[in-house]
Amino acid sequence: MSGNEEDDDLDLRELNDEELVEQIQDDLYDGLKEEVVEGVEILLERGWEPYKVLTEALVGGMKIVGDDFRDGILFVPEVLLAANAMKAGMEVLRPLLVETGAPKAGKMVIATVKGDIHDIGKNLVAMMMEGAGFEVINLGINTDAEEFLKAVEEHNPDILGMSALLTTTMPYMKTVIEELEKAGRRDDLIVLVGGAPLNADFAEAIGADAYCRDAAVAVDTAKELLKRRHNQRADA
Ligand code: B1M
Repeated sequence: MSGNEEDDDLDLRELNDEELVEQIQDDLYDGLKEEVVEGVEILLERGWEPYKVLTEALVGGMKIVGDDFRDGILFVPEVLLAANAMKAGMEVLRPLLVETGAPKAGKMVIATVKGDIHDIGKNLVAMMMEGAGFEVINLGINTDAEEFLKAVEEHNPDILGMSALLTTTMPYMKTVIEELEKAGRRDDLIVLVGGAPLNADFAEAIGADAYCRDAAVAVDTAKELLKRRHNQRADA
């Protein structure tokens, strides 16, 4: 997977789509920011939908990084470089994914929970939600219950999103929900959770409204649950 000297002379434009996606994934793996950005731009020039570029080239590439991280082939410094290359690619896609003329569909506060600094997936969810017309307040990483509560008081969102990528940090989501309950704010909110180690049973067990497997599911779930809530209120 790792780059070789021949790559230095490689003209990305000469590659067909399939080869280019593979090359972007290789470059992401090797943490080559500029090459990833160039590859993403070429796919867009070729008429690829931004979401397709995101899922096939970038998320696909990060999956390979994740597998090799798990298997002890890659280590934190390399994964950090890959993450930075992924973020650079995401920045090219951001304006395309978030552009929308639609009236605001609702408001979301989102963050990665305390103890956890993984933010790529959470930022992707934020981007896709913005693209779907939501106003998103992204609190960042390593966010404790107090910060979540403060943001809820300040912004009065419809949706609270939490992300956790570690089995050690996912239980903290329950703490946040308990604190919302104590403050009497839980019922005002739709609480959505996500992150690779979670599942629907976990979401139910901690009292969240739904588990979202990926960013697209997060958008659909947010819309669906908001619609349901509006209908319930209209019936009441
Ligand atoms: Co970390 N890391 N990492 N890491 N890292 C994982 C999560 C791990 C699974 C790797 C592995 O071993 N295979 C493993 C966790 C094991 C476990 O707990 N079971 C792990 C570990 C162990 C660690 C450290 C402890 C390593 C160490 O220090 N020894 C350390 C912990 C740091 C901390 O947080 N305190 C650590 C550090 C890092 C880096 C800093 C190097 C870097 C993060 C950089 C960054 O985010 N800025 C990093 C990375 C990049 C990963 C992997 C390789 C990739 C994560 C990622 O960005 N995926 C990851 C391996 C993996 O996940 N398979 C791994 C791409 C992203 C698009 O997917 O985040 O899943 P994902 O998001 C998806 C969905 O999950 C969902 O939608 C997203 C988009 O479709 N989603 C939501 C996510 N959040 C959501 C919120 C929602 C809804 C949906 O709200 C409504």
